[in-house]
Amino acid sequence: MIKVYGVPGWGSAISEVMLTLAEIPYHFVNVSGFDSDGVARDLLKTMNPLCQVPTLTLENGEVMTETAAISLMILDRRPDLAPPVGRAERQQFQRLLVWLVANIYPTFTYADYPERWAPDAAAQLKKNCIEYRKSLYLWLNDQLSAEPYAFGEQLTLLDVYLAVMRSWGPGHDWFQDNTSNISAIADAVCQLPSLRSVLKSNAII
Ligand SMILES: N[C@@H](CCC(=O)N[C@@H](CS)C(=O)NCC(=O)O)C(=O)O
Repeated sequence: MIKVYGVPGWGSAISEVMLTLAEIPYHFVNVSGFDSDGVARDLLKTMNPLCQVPTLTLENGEVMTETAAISLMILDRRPDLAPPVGRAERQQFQRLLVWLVANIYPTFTYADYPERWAPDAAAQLKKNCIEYRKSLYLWLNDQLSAEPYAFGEQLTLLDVYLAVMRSWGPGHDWFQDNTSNISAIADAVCQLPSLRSVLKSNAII
């Protein structure tokens, strides 16, 4: 069975919710505290040199990291969780999937541990990353006009990213006040009964 190494509510929540939506069984291994020296960090490092969550081990024992790669792996098994090949929506799905992890996710890498990257200007780095993240979300919000999900009636893995990331900084209230499309999509995902348990265990609802 797939193992998801993670921390409730952190990036591993993206994988957990996607796997649940895809009805792919997995076992969750809590590695809370992995971002400081200790047993959890030592364990994670044997699998993922970046020492990040999510880190997965697959049925064949291979290690899988990176939420976007995990999304693609899930889509190999459940192609119905993305717009179909040949449709314009598919290109936008692919674009936004990569765009999220290439642009928004790194703002957490730097803002969550600013002293790592700028020991003498940590507060400034954190502030700038958070402001930049807000500007990225404003752009993303303008790309999303469909209802109830990002691509209309079809629920896709992109919606899962939005539901989980909406629970992170800059915070639920900021999204509600500034990015109504992202908020509405995240709300729609959070109402799905099949995701209730995994969303709760990750403190997303
Ligand atoms: N590009 C990675 C980013 C994963 C990531 O940054 N995860 C955070 C937790 S939400 C993490 O592990 N941070 C610890 C660190 O970067 O040292 C992905 O998409 O999976």
